[in-house]
Amino acid sequence: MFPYPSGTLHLGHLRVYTIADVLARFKHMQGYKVLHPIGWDAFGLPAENAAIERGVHPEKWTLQNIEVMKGQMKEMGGRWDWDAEIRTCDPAFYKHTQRIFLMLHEHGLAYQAESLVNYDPVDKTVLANEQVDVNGCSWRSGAKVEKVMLKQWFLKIKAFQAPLLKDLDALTRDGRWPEKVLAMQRNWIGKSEGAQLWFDIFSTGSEQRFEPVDVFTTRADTLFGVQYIALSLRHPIVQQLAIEDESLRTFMERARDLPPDTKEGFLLRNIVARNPVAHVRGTTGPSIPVYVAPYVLDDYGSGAVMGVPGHDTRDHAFWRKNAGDEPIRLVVSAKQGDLPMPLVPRSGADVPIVERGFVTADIEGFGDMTSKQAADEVIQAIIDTGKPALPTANWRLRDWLISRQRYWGTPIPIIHCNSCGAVPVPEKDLPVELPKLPDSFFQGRKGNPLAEDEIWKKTSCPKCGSAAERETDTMDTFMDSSWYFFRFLDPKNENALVDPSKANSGMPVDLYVGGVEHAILHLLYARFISKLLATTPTWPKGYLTNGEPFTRLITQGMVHGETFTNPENGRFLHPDEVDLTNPSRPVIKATGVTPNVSYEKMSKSKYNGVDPGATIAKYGADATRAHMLFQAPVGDVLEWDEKKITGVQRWLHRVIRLSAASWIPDDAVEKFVIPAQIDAKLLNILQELSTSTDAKSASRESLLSVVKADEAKLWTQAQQTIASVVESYSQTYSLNTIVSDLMMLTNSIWDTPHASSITPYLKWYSTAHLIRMLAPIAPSVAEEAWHLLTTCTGQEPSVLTVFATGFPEADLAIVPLLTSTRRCVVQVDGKRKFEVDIQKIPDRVLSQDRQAVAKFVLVELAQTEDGREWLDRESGKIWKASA
Ligand code: ANZ
Ligand code: ZN
Repeated sequence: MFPYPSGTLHLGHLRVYTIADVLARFKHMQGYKVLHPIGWDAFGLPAENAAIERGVHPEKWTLQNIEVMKGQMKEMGGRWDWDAEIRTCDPAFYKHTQRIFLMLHEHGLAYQAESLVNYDPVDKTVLANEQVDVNGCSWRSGAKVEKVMLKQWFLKIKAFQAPLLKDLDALTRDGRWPEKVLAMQRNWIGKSEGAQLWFDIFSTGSEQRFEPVDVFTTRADTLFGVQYIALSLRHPIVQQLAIEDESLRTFMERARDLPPDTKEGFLLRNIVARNPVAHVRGTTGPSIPVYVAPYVLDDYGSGAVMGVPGHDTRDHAFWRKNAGDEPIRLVVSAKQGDLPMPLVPRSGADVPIVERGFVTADIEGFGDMTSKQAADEVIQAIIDTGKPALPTANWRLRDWLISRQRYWGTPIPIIHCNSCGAVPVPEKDLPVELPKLPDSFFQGRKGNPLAEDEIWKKTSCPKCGSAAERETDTMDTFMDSSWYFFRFLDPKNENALVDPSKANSGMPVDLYVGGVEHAILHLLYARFISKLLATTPTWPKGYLTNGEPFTRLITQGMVHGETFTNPENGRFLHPDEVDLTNPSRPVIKATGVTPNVSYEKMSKSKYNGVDPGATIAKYGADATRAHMLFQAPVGDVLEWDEKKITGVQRWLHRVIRLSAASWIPDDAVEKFVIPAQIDAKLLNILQELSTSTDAKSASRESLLSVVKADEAKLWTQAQQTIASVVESYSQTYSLNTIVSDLMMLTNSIWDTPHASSITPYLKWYSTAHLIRMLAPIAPSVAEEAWHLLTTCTGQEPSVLTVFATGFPEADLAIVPLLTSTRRCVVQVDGKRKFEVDIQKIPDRVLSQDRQAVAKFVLVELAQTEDGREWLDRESGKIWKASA
């Protein structure tokens, strides 16, 4: 996910781009053609706010920030395809954003509608629902958001809701996308299966007539338990009655300020409703009271609810508050044949039964049916009486409001003409560029600069030629990021957003890495636009499976900073206020008291931010990268503890020293092939054994007689490390365990004693493997080490860069021949817990996947080690084998 150019790189950026860089370098070493692009999500409010505060053009501010951040990224030691760099604020880019808008417009998927929107009175802009927090405040300015009616542009994402939901299924396979993200997407789209039912409405006092009220319910089986109808504040009946009912108007006024979950209600005395099941019974049925209730949402279903206090928690609370102590009927029970007692207040059991079950036996014609069956049959029964009822699904997803009343965004390419209406800007006139305004124009300005630029606004209608005005709204920046990844494949193309043949070969994105904060909106919008492009007739089909843009997704966790608080008053302390001479016992300088230490989301007010540039300057990019990966699995929160970097730094130094160690034999030649000088006996045996598929025990013995135990152990570990590291790089993305695997291999090489004349060769090869495996994580250290290792004999190496050596491949066939037991690391949730030695694992198991091996190991442990205990050093917990 490309960054927003806020001005400085933070540790979150460092983390996400390290992960992506490491994986890109790994794939590159494996011989893949890798595109690892970067660009800038360059439109947006912070630039405009900076412009208003400081009187500097948003573009100037943005471009400066990009330069600074680019410099910082280069210091990270990352390698990006800078040739494909893009900026969304570049007219050459946003020309295509505008074309996508027009494509939507042409297909009736972009429309203008008068709607009640969230308006931020501080930023003076409309906000999407998701930019308003639970307290009704703006995500950015924190101002209390107001509801106002405005004409806005919307994109009809709802037209794609079914495939947006269904195609998530394919992304669950082999953990392609994190389950958590899939669940958030599903929940956001929010499909509820249920029914639409109609309740007739009668006036009690007047001659007034009303349309039947339709309700959406997921529980048609509870229809027999309906005790009231509740209407939202904006329901047409409420609006109609409010004209003449002053007390209703007062209630509606007051309701605006109530919290969304309020159970306040207003009884409409002049009307009653009738349950449609009455027709099934051939009766008129009892009259049901009708309330106005703010807890009913205006924009969900039909803005009306059939109230079932016996089976819904909200309805129950509402009923008790407004109808008082009346007993509440139960019509569904957990057990078939049950006849539960009605709910009475303050009885201790005045709780609704919200689970589905069986319709109670006393309900004629439906008693004892399952909830599911009763729901289906009651709908059919109503239809049979000639009244309407409809099985239907309701979706939580709303169309996407893209209008923003701001300058720094992609202009919406529409011209408003008095006679022709909203006319698309013709293709030849694209892009509609933002006007060039002087810096001073922005200083202290409120409102939408575009709307105030009379010159820019005035134009003529492309259809009839008469005087017309440009649309002055710009697009939500999520629109820019909904398609940018296509552009990397063809960043300079002026005629199309991407050449279809390039899109065909390059899409979908194989691996997408970014923060979980984008789990809902960005990904949903990117999926929407990708589906649009994949279904547009002018676009070649078939290059995107289901129109899904991202095959695999990694969401990296947040980086939390070390936070000091004064235990006496809870105040956050600046690190300068704390004496850190003894890192394990910090002391507040002023008082001598020990501060509370915690890890929290980095923020200015907590003084716990860390500048990645300073860390890199102090410890080097490679140590910073390796530390970052080592401290936590990629998806977890990372508690940034700088003190621990030194351990990683020492390890990297050790790798360098290994590469220039004195034991390196003079004839360990530069070429990355098995040197002819290596002990011929070993070479023969190694080769013979690793190529023969069913190794005979005789050769096994001969190998074991040549290779000393320590040598066998080292070589075994080297091979197993390669296998484990390859799997971590390519499947599990368990980058933290790569670092620990490599640390252990380093130590083993270092510690292996000189047992025979072949030891130096085995150490040389193990070191070569180690360096190649390390290269994606610590590229500079690896290059240096490679150089040392391959030139130690004074010859020019044949392979100048470690990145051209390919990635090591494990020779697992040789492992069982070298050892009679196998060391297994047991991890729980990606964290190393303990190690066990398992008697030889059969080759047929080894040739299967990791799960099969793990299963074998578990069964082995349970049977042969029953009762044995292992200590988990980190948590102090004991793990016990048990059959
Ligand atoms: C009667 C009923 C009985 C309901 C029961 C639930 C349980 P989801 O699953 O989120 O789609 N509902 C319908 N429209 C509403 C609105 N505009 N504002 C607030 N609530 C509304 O929720 C569907 C349920 O939410 C519907 O099913 C309806 O209450 C309520 F034992 O109908 B139910
Ligand atoms: Zn016109």
